[in-house]
Amino acid sequence: MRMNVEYGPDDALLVVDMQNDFCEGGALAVAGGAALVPGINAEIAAARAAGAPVIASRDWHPVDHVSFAHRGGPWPEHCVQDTPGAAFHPDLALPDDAIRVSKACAFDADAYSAFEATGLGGYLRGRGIERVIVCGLALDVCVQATALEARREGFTTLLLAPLTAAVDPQGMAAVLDELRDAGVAIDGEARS
Ligand code: VGL
Ligand code: ZN
Repeated sequence: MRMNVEYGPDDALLVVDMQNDFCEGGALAVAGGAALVPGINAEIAAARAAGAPVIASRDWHPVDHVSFAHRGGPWPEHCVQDTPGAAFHPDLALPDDAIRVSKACAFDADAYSAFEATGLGGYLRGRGIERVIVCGLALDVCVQATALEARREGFTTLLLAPLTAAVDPQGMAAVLDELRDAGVAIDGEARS
């Protein structure tokens, strides 16, 4: 399966948080997460063939992170640095030259966007990237925040909706509306 995207060297494919903890069996599993892997692998191959950089973000929390329930945060413990849950899904075909971006590494702050406190926006601008194509997990948390910030950073932004899944599938339509209103182009229909 391939989305209908023509990649070029001004594009970057940004794969958000395709980690074990967000897939089935993980600590913060998103239904349908693992099923995205083959489609995302096809996009990675297509981007690479066109000379578009592939970026993979990962949620990368220290132990006792402020977002964890035992610290009063909203989430179960997940994506603790160097644990199996924080690893990329084993079937994700990330090339060696894919650019890894770790986020939310501070004890006392959460960060949903791959652009937040990572320097990614400036890095991509420095490489002449104009369009960012976003997929991954979770649509209503880190994918949403990442796509919105890509727009705010001035990139043309395209969300591959069928290559995302939401923590709360009920809220999916509202998320897509908000993204559209912010100027994010949406490719395909979101899975339900
Ligand atoms: C995420 C919840 C907590 C995500 C990260 O990557 O979507 N969700 N931390
Ligand atoms: Zn997190």
